[in-house]
Amino acid sequence: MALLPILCYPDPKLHTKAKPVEDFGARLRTLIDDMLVTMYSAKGIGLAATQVNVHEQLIVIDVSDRRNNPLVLVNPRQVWSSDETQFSEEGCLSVPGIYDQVLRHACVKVEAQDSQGRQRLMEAESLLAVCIQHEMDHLLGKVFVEYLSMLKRKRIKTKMLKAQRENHE
Ligand code: K1U
Ligand code: ZN
Repeated sequence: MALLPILCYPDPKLHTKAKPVEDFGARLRTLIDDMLVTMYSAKGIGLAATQVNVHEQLIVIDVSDRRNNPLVLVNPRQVWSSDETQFSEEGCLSVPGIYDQVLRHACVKVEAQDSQGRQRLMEAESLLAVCIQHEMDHLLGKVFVEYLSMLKRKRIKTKMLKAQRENHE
């Protein structure tokens, strides 16, 4: 199993739209294992393949307290969302150190395949619903800071670029 490098905002590759997964073979299993190890190691509750520069529709999530309940969503499709919305605090492993409030649907229903290609329908609420919407945005090439004001986004971009320059010195 390998730790994968995570793309950092404002890397333009984060805006790539992911393609459907078609092959459920050994390469996909290895990628899922590597993404789970990377997510746990970075102390995240989710990770989209886009963030590790693989532009395929694959998400891993674990919102459990014990970090022992991984969820793998392949080719996820949101089939229903509640009218009720709520603000909650989000962070992103691709935008380290930045947290802000984002408005999301309170509940969602998602159809997705599992790691072996079996079709599943799931309903999510609370943190899981927020995390699914955040990760599905990644697959569309959208980063959560795009929900924030232009001014906040500009400040975040400047801060990230400065940190990246300093890390390379
Ligand atoms: O996609 C990612 O970069 C992972 C991201 C997922 C996420 C966190 C919070 C709300 C929505 C989606 C993270 O895991 S950031 C780190 C984290 O564990 C966290 C940050 C803020 C609130 C709760 C958890
Ligand atoms: Zn993210």
